[in-house]
Amino acid sequence: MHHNANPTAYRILLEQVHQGLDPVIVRAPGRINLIGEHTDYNGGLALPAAINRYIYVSVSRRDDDQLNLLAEDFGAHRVALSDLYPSPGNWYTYVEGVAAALIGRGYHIGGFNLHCGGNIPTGAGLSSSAALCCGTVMALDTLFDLHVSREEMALIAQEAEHTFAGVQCGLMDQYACLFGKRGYAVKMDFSTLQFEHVRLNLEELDLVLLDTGVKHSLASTEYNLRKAETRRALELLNVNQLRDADINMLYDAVLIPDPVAFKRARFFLEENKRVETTAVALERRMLTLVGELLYESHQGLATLYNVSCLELDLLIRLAKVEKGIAGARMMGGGFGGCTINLVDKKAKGCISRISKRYEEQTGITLKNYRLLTAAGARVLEAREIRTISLAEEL
Ligand code: GAF
Repeated sequence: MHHNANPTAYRILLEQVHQGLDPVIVRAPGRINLIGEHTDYNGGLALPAAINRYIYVSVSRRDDDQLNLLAEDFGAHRVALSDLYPSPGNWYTYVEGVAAALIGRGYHIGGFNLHCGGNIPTGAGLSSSAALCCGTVMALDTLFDLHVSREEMALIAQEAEHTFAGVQCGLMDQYACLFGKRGYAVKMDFSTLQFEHVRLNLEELDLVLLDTGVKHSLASTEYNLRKAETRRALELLNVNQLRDADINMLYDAVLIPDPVAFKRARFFLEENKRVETTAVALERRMLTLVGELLYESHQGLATLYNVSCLELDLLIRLAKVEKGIAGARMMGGGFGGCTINLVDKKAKGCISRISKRYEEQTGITLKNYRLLTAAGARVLEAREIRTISLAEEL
């Protein structure tokens, strides 16, 4: 899958794509989310972090108005700046979406060559699409000298997802990608877009993602539906944001006729509280409690928010019987993708036991990724480019 497994091959490819020009290269990380799922688009709290899996986006100027795009794993695409059009499902819709959002906000850009590739698994819920959008906007910012703030980059990347990919996502993935810090989670408050870095203090635990290997097709429709259902809860509760409600209000008659709105609102309030508790527990190194909160979060996502699936639930059941796993939950939008697991560094064999049982029951070979947190997206310096390869780095 990653043909450019060595730095020389990558440099040769850049020569070709950029026709000898020195490109601007951005390294944009994927993300995990410790806790606070499906809260971002409702002004809630979350604890995501950038990870050491990246997309590298390189861009150079052209004399015409063409976008000449090449993705390492997905092929080439060419389009004129005047012809940008949404094509959900295609990788280049994200790049076109970013270009369209920049133009829509009055930024002047010309034609460009773009190459992208990296080692964030796609479809696993690690936000490769947000990394591509954030990487593209940051690269174009430098290339065309636009002076876009990181905060606006996040909004532009989100706009690309909304208008060109058709997913009404929140801002969690973009903020993690742009504001990540090694060793820390980004404690986000999406009602104000303020954040603080929270030290993870997970020394004796590994962050391991287990990839179900499935991505059910209803993921994006259900995602947009959840957003609509929570809007309905807002109306019924007569509040501006779900955070203004209190759990007792939910039991008032007003939500009784709409059990779906009730469940969604209840999940939101409980999950928000779990984020607060997790942040404090991390600070105090109460890792058993952090693990329990992860399991509770999964329970809520599965039974109140209904965004889990059989494969994710199976992985959580298998994790729960392993003493070496402090906590686990589905991560990201749901309906497939990964679970995040806190695994005791000293425990032996838990991942291979889970893999064996998962394969026995589903026929799917379980992939696992042991990840570290990492710094947010940035433009690379010329000397750093010599060492990049698009191969697995772990
Ligand atoms: C996806 C979205 F893109 C995020 O904004 C967030 O809502 C997440 O699902 C669920 O927490 O990754």
